Amino acid sequence: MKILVLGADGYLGWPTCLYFSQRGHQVTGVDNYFRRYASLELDCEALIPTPNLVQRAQIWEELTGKKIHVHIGDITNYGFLLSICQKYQPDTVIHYAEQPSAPYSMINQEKAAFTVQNNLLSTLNVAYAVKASAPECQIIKVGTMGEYGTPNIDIEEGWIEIEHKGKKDKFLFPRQASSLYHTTKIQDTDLLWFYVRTWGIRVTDLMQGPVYGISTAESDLDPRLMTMFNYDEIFGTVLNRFIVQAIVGHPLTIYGKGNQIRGYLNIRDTMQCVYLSAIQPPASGELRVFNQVTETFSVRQLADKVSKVGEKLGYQVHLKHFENPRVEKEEHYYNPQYTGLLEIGLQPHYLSDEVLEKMFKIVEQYKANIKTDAIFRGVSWK
Ligand code: USQ
Repeated sequence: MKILVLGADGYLGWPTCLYFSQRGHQVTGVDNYFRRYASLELDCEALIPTPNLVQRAQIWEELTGKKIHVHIGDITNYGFLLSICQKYQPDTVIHYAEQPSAPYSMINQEKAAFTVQNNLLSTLNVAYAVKASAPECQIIKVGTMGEYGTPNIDIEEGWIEIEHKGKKDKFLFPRQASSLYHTTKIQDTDLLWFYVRTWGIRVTDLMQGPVYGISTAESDLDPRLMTMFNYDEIFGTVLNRFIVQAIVGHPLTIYGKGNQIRGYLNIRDTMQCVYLSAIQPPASGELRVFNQVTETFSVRQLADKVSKVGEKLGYQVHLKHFENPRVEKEEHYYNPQYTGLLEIGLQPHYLSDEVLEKMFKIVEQYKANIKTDAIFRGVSWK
């Protein structure tokens, strides 16, 4: 397959390029280095120094003989994206090129406006570029479980049938997010759903929970192939943050009561999910939705797991309840359905002590790079 990865330099984008390339597919990666620039601006660079995208692709080629084509540019520039799609005629476009951080979107008006503009315009451009250059191409959009929020009913896999006044119809499952970032993800789903109905394009929406993990089978080949691993308040996800905090002796930053439950998955499973979706595309005119999680935990349960493994490894791990900077429910019902990806072949890597221990061992090697002041700055939703 010809695969176009948008957002190829990011936490998930780069491992995705390697995963497909390793399996013999022709991969093109595009990125505008947003994450690098934003981390620099906010003084919260990734833990592990990563060569830039061009250099990473060169290293991969030297090691494996496999070529990943790289283009540096911004896909909110439609002409740029269209020329790439026309040149490579992809079978699958994997769209990660969004501002991915809830806290970033809540910093101020400028960051909010950037998030709206980037996330909606990039998605609109992907729909147009695919229609114009490769209408049979599947768009895989990485959505988020946060679009559903935490409703007091079971969360279905994308769709819900509603009976009203004696008649029935099927709708997207109701969405109500609790950050501006997550709200833009609802809106980009709506954009793609509109073009699926109107133009008959084919789209998979992967409703992903927070991802944890550092290494993948491909990055195990050479540390220069490691992904961009953020542990700071803006770009780090909770479990990755807790490991770094345990190692550096910072109290684990449990927001509020810590009873917020989310669906989580290992970065290795993100690769599987995207791959399985790519090789088994939906029909033209179909929006297929998968809830991309493998198990659910509360924040408190994650903190307890990290604490247990950290102490076994000789760390003194402290847990602390911070006043929650976010506006979110701290006690809620949570029962998402997530069988679709298992049905198409996902074999989950669950969160075991061994998985955590391996993360500790990798992070330990980069302990000197940890900036403790990036761990908690308290970006407030209010
Ligand atoms: N949390 C803490 N302490 C921390 C950081 C987070 O208690 O130090 C809590 C948050 O309040 C939240 C939960 O942990 O209740 C998850 O937070 P997170 O920062 O790991 O994840 P989130 O902001 O929701 O966003 C991340 C990714 C985003 C993706 C989303 C999936 O950054 O790109 O879309 O996970 S989901 O959460 O399912 O919407």
